[in-house]
Formats: sequence, C-alpha cells, structure tokens
Amino acid sequence: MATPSSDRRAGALEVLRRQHIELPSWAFGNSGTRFKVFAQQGVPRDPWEKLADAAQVHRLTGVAPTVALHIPWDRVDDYAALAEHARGLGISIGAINSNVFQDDDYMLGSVTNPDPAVRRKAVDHLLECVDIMDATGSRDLKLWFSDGTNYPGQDDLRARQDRLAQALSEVYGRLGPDQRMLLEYKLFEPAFYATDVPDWGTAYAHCLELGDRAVVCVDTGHHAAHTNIEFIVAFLLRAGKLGAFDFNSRFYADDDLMVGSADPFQLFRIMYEVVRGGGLDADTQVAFMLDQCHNIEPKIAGQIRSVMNVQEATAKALLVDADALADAQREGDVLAANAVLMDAYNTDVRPLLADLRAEQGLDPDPMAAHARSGYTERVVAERKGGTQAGWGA
Ligand code: AOS
Ligand code: ZN
Ligand code: ZN
Repeated sequence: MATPSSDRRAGALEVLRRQHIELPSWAFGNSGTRFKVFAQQGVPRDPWEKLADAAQVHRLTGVAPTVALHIPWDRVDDYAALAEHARGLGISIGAINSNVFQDDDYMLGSVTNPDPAVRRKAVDHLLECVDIMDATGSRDLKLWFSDGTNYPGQDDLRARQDRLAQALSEVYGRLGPDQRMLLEYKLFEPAFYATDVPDWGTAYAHCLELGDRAVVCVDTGHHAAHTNIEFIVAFLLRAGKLGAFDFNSRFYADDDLMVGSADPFQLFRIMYEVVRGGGLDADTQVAFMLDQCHNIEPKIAGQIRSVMNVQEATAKALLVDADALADAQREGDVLAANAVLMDAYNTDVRPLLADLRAEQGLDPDPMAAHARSGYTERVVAERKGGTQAGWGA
C-alpha cells in the first residue's frame, strides 16, 4: 500500500488547517426519541450556556468556531448581545435555522398550508429570522420545511409547490447582499405520503428559480436507503448550488447520530467529491455543519467525536493521489482507479491529525483532553435549578 507523499501530506495539512465545522446549538440540549428523552446532568439551560459548551468543543478541536442557532429554541431578547457573548467565548454565531414545524397551526403545513393566514405566519417567522441574522451577523438562513401530506388527495401537490415558490421568493427578496438561503430537503418524516421538498432535485429547481444566493443544504440523513449521496454532492458542486451540509449518520431513517459512525466510508466518499469539486478551496462557500441530537451519549464529547470523524474523512479524501487516479481513469484501469481511492481510505490519518493539533498548541487527543479538563464536573455543579434545554426548547 502506498504511503502518502510528503507533498500530499503537506497539501492535506494546509487544507485541514483552515477547515471549519459548524456546531448545532440543539446538540447540547437533552434529546431522545418519541419514546423517551433521557435527561443528563449539566445540560445547558439557555442559549448562553449552549454557546459555552460549543466553545469547549472549539477550544479542544480548533476547527469548530461557529454555532448554528434554531429559532425559537434559542430565542433571546438581544441577539447582538448573544453574538457578543459568543465572541467573548472565542466563537461566533453561524446559520440561523428557522422553525415552522412545532406550532399547532402547522398541522397541515407552514408555507404550503392551504390556509393563507398560516402561510403568512410562517413567512413572517422566516423574515424574523433574517432580522436575527442582521443582528448576529450571520450569513446563512437555513430552511427546512416539515410540510407535506399523509394521504393521497389530502391537498393539491401542484398548488403546494406554487405556495412554496411564493414564500421562498418573498424571503429571498428580504436577504441582504451577503446573505444566503440554504434550502434543505428531506424524503419523509413527518409527512409520510408526499413531502413538499423531498429531494435535492426539488430543492435545486427552487434555488435555480430564486437566484445565486439560494443554495441547497444536503442533510446526510435525509435520503432513501442506498442513495448515492456523493453523486448529489458532485452534481451540486459542479452546478455551484451546494450551499451546506447537515452532517449526521443514519442506520435507518433520519437518525441524527454522530456523523461517520454508521458508515465512515460513505463520509469519505462524500468528502472526496467535496475535495474534487473545490468545496474545500480557500474561497469555498460550502458550510460544513453538524445536525445531530445526542440521546444516550454525553453531548460535548459526542460533538467532539463528530468533529474528529469529519476531520478524519477529510484528511483521507485529501490524501487521494489525484494524478494516479486520473491516469488510471484515463487508461480505463478500473481496479487501479479503485485501489487509489481505497489506499487513501485505508490510511491511518490519526497521526497526521495529532500533528496538526500539536502544531496548533492543542492536545493531540481532544476526547481525553475534554475528560481531563474538569468542564463536565464544573457545569454539573454550576447548572443547578432552572430548566434544561431540550429538543424543541
Ligand atoms: C429535520 O429533519 C432537519 O434535519 C432540520 O435541519 C432541523 O431543523 C434540525 O434537524 C433540527 O431539528
Ligand atoms: Zn438537517
Ligand atoms: Zn433531519
């Protein structure tokens, strides 16, 4: 098996040094399934404490300097003050996630609801999220719609697309010149017959109609089993429409588990297409976000593990011998081409990443450093009283 040349190793390190992975504020709250939410000690009670936990992840990994908020779960009176609080912790606020799925009004949909009053309420919330972006300095508005139908005939599929397009267009018109709209798709859940933005093609078509600042968000848990996600990534990057990832891992449906845990090889294949398509170039606009809920594992450590999994997949993707691969592909040498990719995937990149961390003055083992830091014991002691944040609050 080939060992990476020193040039490829140096090139990989250069990219890894500037890699940036965004954490989700909701990962730090209590979470679970529809059956049970298991409360953990020391869990944040408000957005301010969620940011403190996110800062701990960044302090130890050095690659997670931003946190995505979810509104209204992270509602505060003063968003500029929240952004200032983040800066004081050495991080900043990233994407603003809208939420038009948890109110009773949205039973039949939000922006695609047959009732114009409900549609108005939903669009007003999206516009409010852009106001919040102005206050926090966020670039990205992330839109995920639970909208859809459970039964054939329940509503007019075509009219729902019209309503969706109209809502998106109104919100797009409100964006500032440096702000973007990330449109996330999802095959099913909570709608079980037809989802209004079910796949990348639908998201892509709406984004094309809207303009340059509307781009697609690929949540790795939102596809049918066996979907070739790296193909979608390659296609969207080529079209200039890959805006972001919501990284997580799934065995079955939208499991929201730690990214890279179920199928690290898939994560590598995705990151290879990202590298191939320029998605990690210095001027990249692609946002690499985690969208995870930690149900049974400790939350901060779960985020650290995820960040490290993304780093490892990235490092392997960067070590692919592009020249050897191109040669094999040109010659039609199927086995050699496949072997080039597998060589990179089978490389143990942990020493490389340990070197990277040492170079940045970090502990080479962030998991161990977190365990030793006393952070968990401190927050367990400090966070007494109040209500712990949970999924949906
Ligand atoms: C829902 O399935 C999506 O992944 C969204 O990104 C959602 O806003 C997020 O998971 C928080 O629930
Ligand atoms: Zn998501
Ligand atoms: Zn999801």
